[in-house]
Amino acid sequence: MIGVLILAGMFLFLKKDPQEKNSTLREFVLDVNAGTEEYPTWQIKEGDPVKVTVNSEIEDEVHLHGYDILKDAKPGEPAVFEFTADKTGRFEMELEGAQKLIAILEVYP
Ligand SMILES: [Cu+2]
Repeated sequence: MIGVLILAGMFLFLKKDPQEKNSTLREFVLDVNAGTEEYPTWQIKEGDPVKVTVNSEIEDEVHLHGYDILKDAKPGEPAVFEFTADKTGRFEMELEGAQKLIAILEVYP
């Protein structure tokens, strides 16, 4: 019974906002280690809510260019941040101190 009510509530919630089609949270978890030069490219849609978690072997700052997000990361304490992808384009994310490219975020209109 409770499940039905929750489902009904979710349905009402979804119906309320017909323009928010891309409102599913896009979650990315990244493990950065000093040895590799590889990095992922994440492709999302404009308006997507995004959550990024970066586990780093070294103490540094994670910098998402374009969105100008800076977050500390150290071993055992990942950088975690959330934002809405309200700018389109191709954005680099790096470890600021090490100047190491760790991911590319592509936001499509
Ligand atoms: Cu930077």
